[in-house]
Amino acid sequence: MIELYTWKTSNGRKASIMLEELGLPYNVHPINIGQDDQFTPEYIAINPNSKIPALVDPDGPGGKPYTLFESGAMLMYLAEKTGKLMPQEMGARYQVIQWLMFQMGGLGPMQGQAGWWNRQEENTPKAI
Ligand SMILES: N[C@@H](CCC(=O)N[C@@H](CS)C(=O)NCC(=O)O)C(=O)O
Repeated sequence: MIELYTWKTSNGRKASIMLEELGLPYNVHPINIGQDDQFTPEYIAINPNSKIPALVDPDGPGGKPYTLFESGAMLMYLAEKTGKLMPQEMGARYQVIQWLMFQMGGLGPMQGQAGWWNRQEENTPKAI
């Protein structure tokens, strides 16, 4: 069974939504990023970048255990593993990749920064 290391954020939910859509069984390992669980040596061994999500597939390529991080790579891996949600035909496949890149390189990071700066503003004392 796939082991999913995640937390309740948009990047984390992308991975669990994908696993649910594909109907793949998985175990959830909560990595509470609010309590710095992402910085433990055990988790750094799974994702040296100390971010969620990540997965370990005991039945990876060649039937061997396989560890993967970066939500976009995880979505592509799971699509290819199951043969679902990624078209074979080149034109259609690149339409999917285009939107994945849009989310990973544009929308996701911008939303993340907006959330982070909004929190900074909330925590910053206002000048009198
Ligand atoms: N590009 C990465 C981004 C992952 C990411 O930024 N994860 C955040 C939560 S959404 C995280 O783990 N933050 C904890 C930290 O930065 O210490 C992906 O798509 O997987």
